[in-house]
Amino acid sequence: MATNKKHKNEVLLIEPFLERRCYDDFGGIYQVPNTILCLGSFLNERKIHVKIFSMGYETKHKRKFEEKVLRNYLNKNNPKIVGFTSYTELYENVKRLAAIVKNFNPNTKIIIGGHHAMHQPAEVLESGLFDAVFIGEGEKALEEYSRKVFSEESTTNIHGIAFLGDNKKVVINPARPRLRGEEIPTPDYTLLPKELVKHSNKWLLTTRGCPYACSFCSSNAQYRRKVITRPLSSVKEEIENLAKKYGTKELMITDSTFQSRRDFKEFMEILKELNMKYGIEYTAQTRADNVVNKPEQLKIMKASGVTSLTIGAESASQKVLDAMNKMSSYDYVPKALSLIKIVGLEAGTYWLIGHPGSSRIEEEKTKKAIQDLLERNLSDHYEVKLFLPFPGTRSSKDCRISWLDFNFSNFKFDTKTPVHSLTDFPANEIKKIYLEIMKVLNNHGKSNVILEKEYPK
Ligand code: B12
Ligand code: SF4
Repeated sequence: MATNKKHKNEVLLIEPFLERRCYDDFGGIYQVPNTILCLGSFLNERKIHVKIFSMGYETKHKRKFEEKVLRNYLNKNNPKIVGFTSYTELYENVKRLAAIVKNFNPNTKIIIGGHHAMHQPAEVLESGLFDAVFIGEGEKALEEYSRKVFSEESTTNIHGIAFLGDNKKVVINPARPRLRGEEIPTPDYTLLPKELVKHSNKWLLTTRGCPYACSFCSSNAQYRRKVITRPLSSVKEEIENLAKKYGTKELMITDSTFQSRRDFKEFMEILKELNMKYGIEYTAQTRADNVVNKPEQLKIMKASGVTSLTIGAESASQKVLDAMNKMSSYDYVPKALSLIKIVGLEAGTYWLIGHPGSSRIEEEKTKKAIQDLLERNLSDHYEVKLFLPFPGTRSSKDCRISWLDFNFSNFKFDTKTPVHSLTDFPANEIKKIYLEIMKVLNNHGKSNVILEKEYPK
């Protein structure tokens, strides 16, 4: 039902419900909505009224309540701006919710950012649901946009956004410069319900960007190899706050390359200090070549409270690794895993099946490599995914790909059905080898981490 109620000068930021698993992933209950928390913290620090909505939490895992929760909030508060974040898999749901907001009050500014929308602003704007698409890091652009909307000024000159101009023509304004490390907001967890923070998995991001350029990676598509690093004082404040106020005992470091921090030793000293003070432990992900080239870092990590390292192996075929622009060779993987196990850390591996360049023959190499790791007990857990051509990535534009499915809700990271075929490697063959690899894992009493649980509907 549409409303005539006066708008409130507020920005409502929403991370929509993700079908099935995410909120119960990795043994936790909820997920901290990192992206909108960063944006919200930045606005809040600058005295712009913001509300953060993580739909998994707001609906207590019940998707059927999502619309009701949103309508109730709109009825009570009628915020002037509603912003959505968008991973590819979330996009169809974002559109559904955006339509509800638009229907409730057609004058509400509805905006969107994130890895999906930023790479295809024209398609997103042509849906007619959004007033602006934010491209790249959103903090400063959102601050400027909010101030202008609240004071009813034009937003058309804001850098870092796209919108429909005259005659519904897509206008993409110039990009904004990247934030400096010290400008990245320290997440302000008080913007979230205490229960959410207490009963959730926590992700620690101390850098933005990655010096490598894997062609399947959306992160690389956004940040283009430039890494910015948060000051350690901000990182320390965040961890200490989580430990003191919320009793956090486990943190997952989700940096693309935390091993490349120039102040790696100082970073580890902080982790160690907080590990000793609060018993907080850390897990992290990294690259095999980084582990092999800097083996001395492993002992330091272990002494600092790091308990597990997961490596992006992706494929055992050099042909596929080259097509991925992985800039590494598979030989590093077993070497890195051995080094990790020797110091007494848990080791894990990520794999990607069906990337351009692969074929039955190439994927057989990966299957054999996994068999070998299982026999040598080198990887404690395995996460094997089907390749998904995320918009914006170089892999998605590879001419060997034929897209079979344009429903982005099916871009699920635990999908067992490819959304694409490759020249000489049809979807049913990709699926077949994928299931064979699952069987190999099962035969060794290991399951694919991403398929191991049943999730509530
Ligand atoms: C931590 C992380 C996770 C964590 C936590 C996610 C969460 N809920 O916060 C976990 C492990 C749960 C996770 C899960 C998934 N993730 Co994840 N994740 C990451 C990671 C490593 C960091 C994300 C982050 O916190 N970034 C920090 C924030 C501040 O940056 P940002 O998200 O880019 O947002 C900025 C801009 O995009 C923009 N912006 C974004 N949204 C909005 C909205 C508005 C209104 C505005 C104005 C601006 C704006 O401004 C932000 C601030 O500068 C990234 C890779 C990376 N290094 O970015 C992958 C990444 C985001 N994940 C990805 C995906 C796909 C997923 C999954 C769907 C599973 C999967 N296929 O791997 C799930 C589901 C996500 C969910 N809803 O929880 C992809 C997204 C690709 C895509 N096109 O969809 C990435 C890029 C990795 C990749 N595969 O390339 N993820
Ligand atoms: S190393 Fe990881 S984060 Fe960096 S470009 Fe490759 S996949 Fe992306």
